[in-house]
This record gives sequence, structure tokens and C-alpha cells, in this order.
Amino acid sequence: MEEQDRPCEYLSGVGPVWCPGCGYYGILSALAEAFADLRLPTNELALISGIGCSSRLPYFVKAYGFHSIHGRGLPIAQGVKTANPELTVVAVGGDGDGLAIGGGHLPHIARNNVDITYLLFNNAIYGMTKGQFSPTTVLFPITKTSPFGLTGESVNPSALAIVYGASFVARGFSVKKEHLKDLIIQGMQHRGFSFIEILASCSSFNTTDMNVARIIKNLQMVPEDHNPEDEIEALRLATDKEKINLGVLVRNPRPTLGDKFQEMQKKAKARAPEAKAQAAMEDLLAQFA
Ligand SMILES: Cc1ncc(C[n+]2csc(CCOP(=O)(O)OP(=O)(O)O)c2C)c(N)n1
Ligand SMILES: [Mg+2]
Repeated sequence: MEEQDRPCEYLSGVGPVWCPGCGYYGILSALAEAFADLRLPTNELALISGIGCSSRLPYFVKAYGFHSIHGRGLPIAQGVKTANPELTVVAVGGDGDGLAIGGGHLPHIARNNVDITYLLFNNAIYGMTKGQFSPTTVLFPITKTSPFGLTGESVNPSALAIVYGASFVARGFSVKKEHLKDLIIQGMQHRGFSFIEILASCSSFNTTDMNVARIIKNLQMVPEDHNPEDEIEALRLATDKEKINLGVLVRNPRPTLGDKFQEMQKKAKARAPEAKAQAAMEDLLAQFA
């Protein structure tokens, strides 16, 4: 097979329903190419999503898929990974899905270091429901649900992931496809919870916050000498007011939830009366060996 044909192996053939000019096309392409580079068997791969334009992604990719309910992609992804640790699990969803209705799940999946990769498509708007403000809307204050402007401060997804204790945090941009592909690969290779914020413009309902020309003008790659174990510096880069820093902000491996469960199972088995009886029997039999 020709090198340039490989990503198609991971496209299901179902055509995306996104609007012309949507930033999500670039993300789908980067993701399919990342899967192709990693040569992951499609039957060992599960894509889990919530609800939103971004959450439609599992239809377009050849893998197991679960298009779940609004804001609930993460706990379902955790369940899938826990039930079948052999699967590579990728969760996807929007800024509304992951930070508004589903915002209560992110801290716990991050602090528990569940071994999944989460791609948060940040278009700073509720795209699917046609243009209500989201927790990341800043520069486009007059929306269908904020006709007189926004009342609250916005949230910074990468900064939140860092303070919640995600062991891998990166920020990419749908237009920088090769760079994004590389971040997805690094995230999937990281053992533990990988959070990747992906900036993407919504061509129909908010072209201001994620304005491609403005992002290109203001972006900067995370400096090469940045130590990804330095979470304070990572937070500074994530919250930089002058520049939009793209790249790996945090990489701090530690035991995963699956590792902890295995430890617990061992302890529980050692404590169980039947395990003690079994051990006593084995000691007895060993005397006649
Ligand atoms: C429980 C529930 N509440 C509200 C909705 C309506 N709804 C569907 S998608 C969505 C927001 C989508 O925005 P986002 O998560 O940012 O995804 P995008 O479409 O921008 O990719 C909302 C509010 C729903 N489907 N279910
Ligand atoms: Mg959105």
C-alpha cells in the first residue's frame, strides 16, 4: 500500500456532516494519520464521545465507537478501559460537552490517571445547537444565549487539566495537522491520562475566538527546553496572555487507575480466608513433596 493511502484504512467511509470550513476536518485527518502511524488494529481501538458536532467523530473512524450522552463520554471511556484494559481508548468531545455539562468528570479522571487519551475540541461555542456561548467563549460575547454579553470569566482547558493532575497535557491546533498528529501519537503512547486541547474554528457560529489568522499570528511552539515535569512552568505557558503556546505542556508519568486496581486485587486476595486456606494447603502438600 502506498504511504499516502494509509490513513484511509482508519476512515469508515461515512462522510462527516460538519459544515464547510469546520476546523474538525483537520482533527479527523490528524487522528486517522496518527492511528495509521501507530498501526493500531481497529478491533483494539475504541472511540468514545458525548454529544455535539465533535462527538460525531466515532461514526467517521473505523474502530469500536460509542456516541453516548452529553457530557458523559469520559466516565463511559473509563468504564470501557476498566472492563477491557487491552483496548486503546480515545475519548472525544467539545468544550461544552467536556467543560460545562460534563465538567465534573474531568478532575476525577485526571487525578485517577485513567489510561485513556482525551481530545477536547475547543471551538469556544456550542456548535451543534447552533451558537450558544460555552465555558471557553471570550471574544464573541453576543450569542443566542447571551444577547447582552457574557456574565462570567472563561475557563482555560489546558490550565484546568494541569491543575486537576493530568499526567500528560498538550495543546494543538486543527490547522497545524502534522503537529497535531504528533501530539496525538505522543498522547496515545503516554501511559495514563492524556489530555489534548485542540483549537478549532466553528465556521458557522464562532469564527472570532478561534480565528485562524489571529491564532497563526499569535501562536508559539512550547520552547524546546521546557521541562514537561515542571507543572508550574506548564501552567505559565498554558495561561500566557501574549502568546498561544502549542505543544506538550506536561508529561509526568505515574501509576494508572488500572495499576492501582491490580494492587488492590492482590491485597484483597491475600486477605481473603480462602486464600489463607489455600496457602495452608500448599504448605502442607509441600512437606510431602
Ligand atoms: C442532557 C443534554 N443537554 C443538552 C443537550 C443539547 N446539546 C447537544 S450538543 C450541545 C452542545 C455542543 O457543544 P460542544 O460540546 O461544544 O460541541 P460542538 O458541537 O461545539 O462540537 C448541547 C447543549 C443534549 N443533547 N443533552
Ligand atoms: Mg464547542
